[in-house]
Amino acid sequence: MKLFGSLTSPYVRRLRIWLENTDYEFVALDVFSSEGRAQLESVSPARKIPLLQLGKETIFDSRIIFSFLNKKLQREELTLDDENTLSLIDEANQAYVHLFMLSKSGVDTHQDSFYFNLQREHINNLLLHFEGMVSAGHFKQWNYPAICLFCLLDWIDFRHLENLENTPALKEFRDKHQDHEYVQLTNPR
Ligand SMILES: N[C@@H](CCC(=O)N[C@@H](CS)C(=O)NCC(=O)O)C(=O)O
Repeated sequence: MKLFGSLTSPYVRRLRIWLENTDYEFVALDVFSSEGRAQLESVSPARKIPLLQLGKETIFDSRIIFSFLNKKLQREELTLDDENTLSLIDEANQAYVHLFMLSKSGVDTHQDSFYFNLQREHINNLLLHFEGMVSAGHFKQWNYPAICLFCLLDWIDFRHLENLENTPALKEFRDKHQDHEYVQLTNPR
């Protein structure tokens, strides 16, 4: 089993942390180098990571990879609420990835315009929703949804996209989990 990814992607890191005791090969690519892109193109038409190769099967998208492996390894049971939470974490993650790419392309993402105002509103609502969930005692178990939330929070902090001081419960949640051995081993800093 081979997992293709990068050392910084939050979508890849969530799977690496979740798979900490599983035997597999991790193929680390620099997706923004020409070499990395060529390697990615040879395995995926979407040129996105993470991607899993298992025998003749190739699986795209972290959510599908997780569902496939979770069924195969019989690791954890997700409720409908957990699935909804994962969708919200992915929404927030995708919005931040777009803002990061735009900012890397020289676009002022703090500008007062329709698209950026909507994105900020969207992101702020989602963060406040997660802040409320953590304050109400959710994410106590270190399972896949908690790992996904951790990877989102740690990545937006790493990329300076958000100041976690503004959401104290989320900051505490992120800080509390930073000492796990595999969290340290996958730290992109
Ligand atoms: N929905 C996808 C999102 C994956 C994604 O956005 N990956 C980014 C890295 S964080 C990527 O491959 N970027 C390379 C590119 O867009 O060229 C998943 O959950 O796997």
